[in-house]
Amino acid sequence: MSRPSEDSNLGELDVLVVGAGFSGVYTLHRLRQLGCSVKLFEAGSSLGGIWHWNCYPGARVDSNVPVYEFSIEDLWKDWTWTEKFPSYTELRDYFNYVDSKLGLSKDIRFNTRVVAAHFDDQVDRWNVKTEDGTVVRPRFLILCTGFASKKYIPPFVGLETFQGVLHHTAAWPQEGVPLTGKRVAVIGTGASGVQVIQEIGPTVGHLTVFQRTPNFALPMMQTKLDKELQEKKKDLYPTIYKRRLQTIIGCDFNPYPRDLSSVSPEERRLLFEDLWCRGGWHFTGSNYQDILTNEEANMEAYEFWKEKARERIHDPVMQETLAPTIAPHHFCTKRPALEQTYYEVYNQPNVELIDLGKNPIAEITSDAIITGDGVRHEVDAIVLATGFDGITGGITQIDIRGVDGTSIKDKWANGVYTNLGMTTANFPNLFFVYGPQAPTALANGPTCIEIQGDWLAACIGHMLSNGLTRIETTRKAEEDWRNLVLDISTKGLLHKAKSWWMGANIPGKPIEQLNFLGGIPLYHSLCQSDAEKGYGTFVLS
Ligand code: N01
Repeated sequence: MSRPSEDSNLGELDVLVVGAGFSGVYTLHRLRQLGCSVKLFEAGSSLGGIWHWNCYPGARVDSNVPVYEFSIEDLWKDWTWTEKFPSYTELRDYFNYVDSKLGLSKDIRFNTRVVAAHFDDQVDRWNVKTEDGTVVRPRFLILCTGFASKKYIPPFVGLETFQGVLHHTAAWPQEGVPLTGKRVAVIGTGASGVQVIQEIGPTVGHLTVFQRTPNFALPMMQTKLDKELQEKKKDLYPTIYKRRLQTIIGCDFNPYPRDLSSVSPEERRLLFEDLWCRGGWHFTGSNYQDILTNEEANMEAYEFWKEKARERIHDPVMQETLAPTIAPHHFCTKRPALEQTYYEVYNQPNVELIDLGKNPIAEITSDAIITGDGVRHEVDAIVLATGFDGITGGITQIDIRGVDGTSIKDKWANGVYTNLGMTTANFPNLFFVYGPQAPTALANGPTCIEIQGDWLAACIGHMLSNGLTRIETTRKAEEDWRNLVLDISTKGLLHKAKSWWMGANIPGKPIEQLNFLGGIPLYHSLCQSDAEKGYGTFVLS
């Protein structure tokens, strides 16, 4: 790679971290504690990662606090939230607070997008190049690019001819977009689409929702949080953060330890109602242990969900489109949204629902979306809530080349290979956090990130203190890890759905489980035991 403007201030760093969301912030903090030279490059203009880019109307987190925050006492002891599921604005405030406490910004270069990283086999360093031509040469490179940093825009015919306002949810203008009174289309009903729809539905002039697959949205049960009460509860926080590590999805609850078929219909209903009222992820995460493995149990959960959803929708055609008689996929095998008023929006006279399953988008013109039946849906604005090249896209969109010059994109073209969901062979000294084959999208973010950040800090500390310059996973270890990830996945129902968790939303992407589904405790212990055995599945030199 050419080296047009090597940054002399950055020199030959020990570590370069890429991305300043939860994973980058935690990793930077832990590495600074080691006393090594570490910098972070962030493409955006502020901290927050997903919460910087995703500032669309209604954006908020689907995990509750204090589970969804760092477990660092210096941080939680002086911070309180106003809502159980905070909005992106409050999450941005939190990131600014974290920065004010930890002083991270001085080691972060904002507005700096990494575009390439080539490994120099002679000196065991990465040559990392940014969009503005800067080159730095860290010993270790840690990608904290998140699972949703490469947006997906489907190739709709004529999209480029549209003359109105057009934005993807993950590239929403920071200054906001005035939509009040306008005719707005939302394409996509994933977690982002559901949030936009329920937020703008009451204020736009006309809303047309283009739905391909219904979202089995669950009640968020949002709650305002009282400062005093939170302060009183803080004695419990250390326990909550330890508990996170004992639960399958890294929250503060586990599946109910009974199979659905082992209890009476009355008892089933009782637990379903209880979990429904608790809201959040309880209806999936605290439900009967076989809900996501047994087809009959799964079907019964769907029937309950359908009844609850339909109660809130007036129009029978909309009922069938939003909560169909026959589920198009197993319940919760695609990521459900958490909603507050989603279904009520469809009872408004200004809201129209197009079932793309029956009537797909044929073309987009300068002022309308035309469906297969020839109807022109005239709109002033289109919101593309069409998702991401998830989990791997943030990594493969960078031109990363390993020892033999092969790119990571080519290496993973027919399937992902990693060891511990953090490293891949032929790419020494490269790590990724919150990436493929880790608990990632099926776990609470901060829980997964802290496990990986701690493991990385220990690993790099070990390398530096022993004068080692190179660490690379063995091929055998990544084959074993891949087999483990795929094996665990086939034991449940998740692999049967065409979801972004499986890479199935991107044309041409291999369809395979991209997440480690063995749960946080197993993942944690496998990472720890590898480290305790002197990084037994790696070659160190
Ligand atoms: O993306 P998605 P998202 N024509 O891929 C549809 C996290 N997140 O941005 O299901 C028409 O889920 C597609 O339809 P289908 C969270 O983990 C978190 O909503 O493929 N439609 C689907 O409805 C989440 O799961 C939070 O048939 C097309 C939608 O677009 C993840 O990010 C908030 C289409 C895409 O849904 C991604 O969510 C937001 C086409 N050609 C996001 N192509 C919080 O924590 C795709 N679609 C709050």
